[in-house]
Amino acid sequence: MFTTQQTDAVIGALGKFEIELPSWGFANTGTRFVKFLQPAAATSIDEKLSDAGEVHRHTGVCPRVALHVLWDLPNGASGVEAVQHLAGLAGLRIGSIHPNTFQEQCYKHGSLGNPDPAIRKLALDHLLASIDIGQRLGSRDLSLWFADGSNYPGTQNLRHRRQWFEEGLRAAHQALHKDQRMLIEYKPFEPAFYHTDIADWGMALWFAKAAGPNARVLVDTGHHYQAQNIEQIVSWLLDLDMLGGFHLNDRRYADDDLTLGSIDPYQVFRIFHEILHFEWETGRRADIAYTIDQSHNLKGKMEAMIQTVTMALQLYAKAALVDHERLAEFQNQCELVDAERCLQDAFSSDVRPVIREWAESKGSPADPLEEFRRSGYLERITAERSEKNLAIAGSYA
Ligand code: LRH
Ligand code: MN
Repeated sequence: MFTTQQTDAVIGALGKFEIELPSWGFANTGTRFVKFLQPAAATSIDEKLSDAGEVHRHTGVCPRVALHVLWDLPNGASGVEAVQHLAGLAGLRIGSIHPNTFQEQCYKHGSLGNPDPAIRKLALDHLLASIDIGQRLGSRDLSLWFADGSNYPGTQNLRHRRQWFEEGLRAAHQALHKDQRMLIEYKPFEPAFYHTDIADWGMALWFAKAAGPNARVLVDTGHHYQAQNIEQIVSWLLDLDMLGGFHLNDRRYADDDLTLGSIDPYQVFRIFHEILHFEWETGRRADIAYTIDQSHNLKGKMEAMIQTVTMALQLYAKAALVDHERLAEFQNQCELVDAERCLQDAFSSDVRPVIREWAESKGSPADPLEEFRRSGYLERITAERSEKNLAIAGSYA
């Protein structure tokens, strides 16, 4: 049983937790080798928003959807009104905007890092168009990931590409609205396998600082080398006030984009702990956007998303159970075992009963997945979409 203080800490944390859903998490995505088509998958933006709205209806903590510009607004700004309307119908707001500077043939040797100034201009134009779309949709975050890099030593001038990226990001930052943020996502490899232009947190931090005051770093949990201490990176970025957001997922090997907590739930707990301990210690709210970034190739996409949101709530609630006062004392006294037990005791606590009560107290179902299964939503969208989905050998996502 939790003490009143512990229950209040969990309820307090749950009350301020929101997680953004990726539109692409509802679409048929695949591996390098095959795309297993799901009959109920979403292909159009209205289907993606409808599915996201359904997940929010059952979980109550994901009122925003992240969009990928060329996947969700293939006709650019002309689609903005329709998207705004559909989001409203689904009871959602538009979250972070993700430009696509990686799917056109012209980006073979890079986008902002391409040796050809004409292609760098094309990429910058797409960023500027994405910023404009974000402003029209009332979106706060422009979330930037670049596939840019190379596959073989000596084939690109790494210094020149660094300079071109700095120029491009600074130019994009200048177009931001004062309330808009630029989140820079790093990734060590894939699809490039010799160098990636924004390969780690240090490079992303440098580019964010160089771009301007509204730029921050985005941490995708799948974008790290095997033994890398992700929560240490998070602590640094928090302390430097340069942490803007997360792409949450899980992995065993590389950027596997598996459902959160399916492989290493303690990893996500340790990240949430660093953030909540920072907030306790500083009394400051960390201005972080949590976004799910997963591709559900085998699990049913709706259930995988609801499972992920439920797991995120549980891990965040567990991190809220850490006794920050006692932990700070043990850390200062170098009481190693007692300090570690503060985390282990919190992590091994069963927070599901408190979450169920909290959910019911705000009119959400105690068990979102069971409620979703009872809703008949999956049967309905399967009937509506299967013929179209199974006929398409469509593009990626
Ligand atoms: C790249 C990435 C990026 C998205 C994409 C869907 O691996 O994490 O954040 O644009 O996945
Ligand atoms: Mn990502």
